[in-house]
Amino acid sequence: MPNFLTMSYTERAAHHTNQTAKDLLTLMDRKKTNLSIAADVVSKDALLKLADTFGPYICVFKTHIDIITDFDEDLITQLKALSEKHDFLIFEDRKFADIGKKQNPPSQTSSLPSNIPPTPFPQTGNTVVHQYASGIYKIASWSHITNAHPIPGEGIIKGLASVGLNLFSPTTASPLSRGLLLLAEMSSAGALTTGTYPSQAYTMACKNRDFVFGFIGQRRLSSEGTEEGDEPDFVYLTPGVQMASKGDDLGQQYRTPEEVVLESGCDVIIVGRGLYGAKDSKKAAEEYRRAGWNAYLKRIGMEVEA
Ligand code: 6AU
Repeated sequence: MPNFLTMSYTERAAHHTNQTAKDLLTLMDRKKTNLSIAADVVSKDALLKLADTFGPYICVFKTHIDIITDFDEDLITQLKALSEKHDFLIFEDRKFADIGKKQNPPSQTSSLPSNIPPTPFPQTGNTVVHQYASGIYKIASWSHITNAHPIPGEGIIKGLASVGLNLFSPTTASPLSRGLLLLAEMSSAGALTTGTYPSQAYTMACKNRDFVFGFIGQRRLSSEGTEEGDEPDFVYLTPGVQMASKGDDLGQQYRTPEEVVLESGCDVIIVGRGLYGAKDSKKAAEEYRRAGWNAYLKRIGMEVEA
């Protein structure tokens, strides 16, 4: 059985069956970064400025699009252009968590973004289908990655996959690779993601590997409790990372890049206030990038960057 912990991201990409995982793992080695910024700002200008400033240092730009007070379609056009310019993936941290609910499929004309051709949505829809494809934000049309809580059961994955796996490029007609992360564990004090919760999330992910390519979590999970004999590879994106602080007054808990990547076997460090709160953005970006990258290099037995 391969040991994913000591394999390079590129080697893991070659083995991976999920296109989003392949894209992300390849990008990380190409750009020498496993840093993601949590861009928790509330205006269009501030969000685009963060994407342009931190773009050269990151593999993933994480958004909370519903906190933007002056959201418009031009924001998405510009964000997509910056993702191409700086070579990063976009991750809308939507934390879907709705129950499955039978209803009509989204209207093929009104709910889809204008640049996405109609796709065969299932006749029995799910609330999250609409939340992902429709509304003001049309998340599926621009976000490479999104995430969901496993709490409602497997139906949430099926609903989101019915959108994410059925989107095609209007220009090339090739599939737009979209991928889902399950929240297996949370970083905040008192989170209820304890006991068998992470391993149940793991089992759900194993059954849906065409769409689920990894987790938001605090440590690499094992296959204990899964119904499969083999050990699938998942990509772990980990929030609650800061080097100067141990937490905030609302229960956030921070660990260092080394604790997250080297000791807990996670892959991507997600840093919010540690980056956009720094006085010198570029210096902080390079410090976090180097800390995350060196932890990965140590893990795979390579010489670290000076
Ligand atoms: O570094 P911070 O504390 O400024 O920001 C952390 C970011 C925020 C949270 O919404 C998010 O990470 N987050 C998540 C995610 C990514 O899903 C899960 C979690 O358990 N804790 C957490 O902080 O944008």
